[in-house]
Amino acid sequence: MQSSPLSNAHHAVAQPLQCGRFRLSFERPLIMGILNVTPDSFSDGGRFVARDAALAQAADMIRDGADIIDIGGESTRPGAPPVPLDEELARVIPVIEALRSAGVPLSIDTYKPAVMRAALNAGADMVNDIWGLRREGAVDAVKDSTCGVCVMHMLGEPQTMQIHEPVYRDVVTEVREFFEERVRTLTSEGIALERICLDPGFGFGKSVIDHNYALLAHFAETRPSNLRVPLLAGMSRKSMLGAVTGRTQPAERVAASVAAAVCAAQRGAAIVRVHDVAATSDALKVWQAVRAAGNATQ
Ligand code: 7PJ
Repeated sequence: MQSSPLSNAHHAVAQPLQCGRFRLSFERPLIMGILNVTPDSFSDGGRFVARDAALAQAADMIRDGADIIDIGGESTRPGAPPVPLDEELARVIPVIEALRSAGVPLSIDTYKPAVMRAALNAGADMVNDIWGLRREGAVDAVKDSTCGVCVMHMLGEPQTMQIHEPVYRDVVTEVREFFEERVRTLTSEGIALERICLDPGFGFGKSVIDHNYALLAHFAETRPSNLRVPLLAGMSRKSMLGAVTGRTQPAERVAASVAAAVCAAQRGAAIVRVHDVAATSDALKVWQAVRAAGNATQ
């Protein structure tokens, strides 16, 4: 028996992603390791402690199979306090400089155009923007580069989005329509289609169970139907996993996160954004072996 991976348009292999110094292809799902450079997560505080801890963690993630490192200097968790521009720069730029020769593409997780520009100057290969380049100056900050851009869907703003219950007519259709609009706008403003990947933004203005799990179940249908743009899924340790497992602490959600990453890969995710790289890498290897056996002519 043979089944082609191209037999269903939703499951076609994504087109390669131009990502600064790299051109990523998606014969297998790639792992984006999350690197938070936020001193408040370290008990002894301080920027240098945070920097050293981040570099050690990056080395671990690369050893464990991370294909991309996503560097963030401001927590974008719903309700988190904003970080001043200077502080965000002081956190992320030295880390980008130090990891520039690590051999993997570096992504900067920011919505601030000034951070995007500085990060690209320091050697970042990708801009990951929870605002989907919708804020003033964001398109200009990335336009003249060859960096990849991750365009995320978010309803409302991080400060308030989970306070008011999010309402959609049909969450999957609305996310897809948002992607269609962003792709149209960004390509018309000079960002090549091959630089774009799309992310439905789990947890960003979605009801904890209904909207998030509808998006996961129908993940592939969020992709504009005529396009083969790569999709990214970020569910690692999020509340949607705590809600169904009863795990109240994010660190207890590793197994749930791995399960979610496999579900997303199965539904066409080209990139999974995760904290737990080693566990995710093992699980995706098993899933790929199953897929390869299913595709082989027996
Ligand atoms: C996401 C992100 C996500 C993308 C965060 C957290 C919250 N960027 N940044 N997608 N989430 N592209 O990691 O829990 O889902 S911050």
